[in-house]
Amino acid sequence: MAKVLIKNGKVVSATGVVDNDVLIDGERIAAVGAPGWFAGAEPGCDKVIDARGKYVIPGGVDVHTHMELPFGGTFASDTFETGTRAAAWGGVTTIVDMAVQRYGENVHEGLAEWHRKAADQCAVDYAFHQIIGGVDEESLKAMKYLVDHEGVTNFKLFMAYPGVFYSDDGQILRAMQTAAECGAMIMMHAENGIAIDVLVQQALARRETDPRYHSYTRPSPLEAEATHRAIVLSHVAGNVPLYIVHMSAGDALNEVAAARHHGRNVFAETCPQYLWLTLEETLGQPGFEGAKWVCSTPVRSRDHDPHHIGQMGHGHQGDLWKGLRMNELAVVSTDHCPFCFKDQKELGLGDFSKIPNGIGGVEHRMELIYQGVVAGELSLERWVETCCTTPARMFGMYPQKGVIAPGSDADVVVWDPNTTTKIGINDKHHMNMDHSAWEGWVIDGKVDTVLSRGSVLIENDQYHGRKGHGRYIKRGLSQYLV
Ligand code: DUC
Ligand code: ZN
Ligand code: ZN
Repeated sequence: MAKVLIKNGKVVSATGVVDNDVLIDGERIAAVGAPGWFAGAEPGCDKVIDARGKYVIPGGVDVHTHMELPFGGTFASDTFETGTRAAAWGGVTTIVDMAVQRYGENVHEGLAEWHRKAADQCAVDYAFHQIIGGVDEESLKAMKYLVDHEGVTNFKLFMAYPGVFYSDDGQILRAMQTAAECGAMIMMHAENGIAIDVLVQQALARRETDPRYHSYTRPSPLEAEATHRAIVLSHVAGNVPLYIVHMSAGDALNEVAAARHHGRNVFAETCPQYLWLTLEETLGQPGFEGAKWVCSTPVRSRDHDPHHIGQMGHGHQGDLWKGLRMNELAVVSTDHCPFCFKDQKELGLGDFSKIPNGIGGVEHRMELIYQGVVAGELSLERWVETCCTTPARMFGMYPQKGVIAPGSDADVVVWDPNTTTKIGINDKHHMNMDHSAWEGWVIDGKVDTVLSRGSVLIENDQYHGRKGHGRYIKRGLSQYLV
């Protein structure tokens, strides 16, 4: 087994930045010591990485991806092979993907299908959440089995997409009660899908068909209302831990903040698109171009919606960055759900409601949130905490993942803050898409070297990984509860 020494770097953890050397033995971190501490071991090392002037951070953990998701009459364009290779290029060494069960389907078969898709394909380690799109006796029973035997310890429900993934309040309550019984956590897509569908039909009847109407028909109060309702239902269901996914709006965030103020196990994630992109600059572009940024929850307006009550004087993005600092938002994920423009996004030409929902981003989360550090929105420690450590703790993978500590998997990223990264289809872009939602963005800093369980995946702008290196992680229960 190879021995690797990473020396002279600044090791960043959720709790501080320390000059330390890191010794790796095989797949695990063997020791972390003061600079020079491993000088005696250096000649016996197979590889020495000099990280002088660079940060050494735990491999990124992206807990919300959709490889090959069937959606809107097509499939998300990244396979587990292409998507996890792109993840590696982005300093992400663990993904948690969403296995799918829809109404009328069997949960075990849904999970088995996801195992088939991912087995021997992944460049980095992977785990699964389970989408429950059809709550009934059979799926409730299956939830218990997955927690006890499959290492799938949380379930994603949808308050949106009637007729596809949607659960009504009664179904949600029952699934939450079951999760509470087995210690599992519920992830919630919180948007009032019934009301949204009415607004969509009304917009189409007025011939409002451009991509920007995707956002106008999903106003933020309908995200806030659903968030509130999910919080109430989780309380009634026995205080089941609740995690709101892809939060995009200040008014929804207020609901989470209030619940947390009351000591509840209510958590939320946001994604880079909500922190950086605005409706005006993306979806709102003339013609069909905006389709590239159609995702749900939607990218929001620069300012709060005009009718929003209780606004705090700055836009949704300001609220979200503040929420990230205050731990009202505990995690940044990507909701990576890529679709090509040609033939996929184009399915919605002339009808925005037929544009497959999703943005590809698994490659760029570490870069885009580091840009938040450069912009003064959050600290280096918080970058690591929200992108690596808390995701691992939230979803039962700590300390195997999310931390540089003796015994942890040797998932390590060397980050170079002295250079830049240009994102774009002809620049840095490894996802299986024909466009980038981040075309032309220049990021301060760069993924320099990436190791997954001691193996080098990225070095000197070269990919050294291989499909099949990534292993399935059976997860435990959340380690983040109050
Ligand atoms: N939102 C998306 O943008 N894509 C897939 C599913 C979802 O909830
Ligand atoms: Zn969702
Ligand atoms: Zn999603």
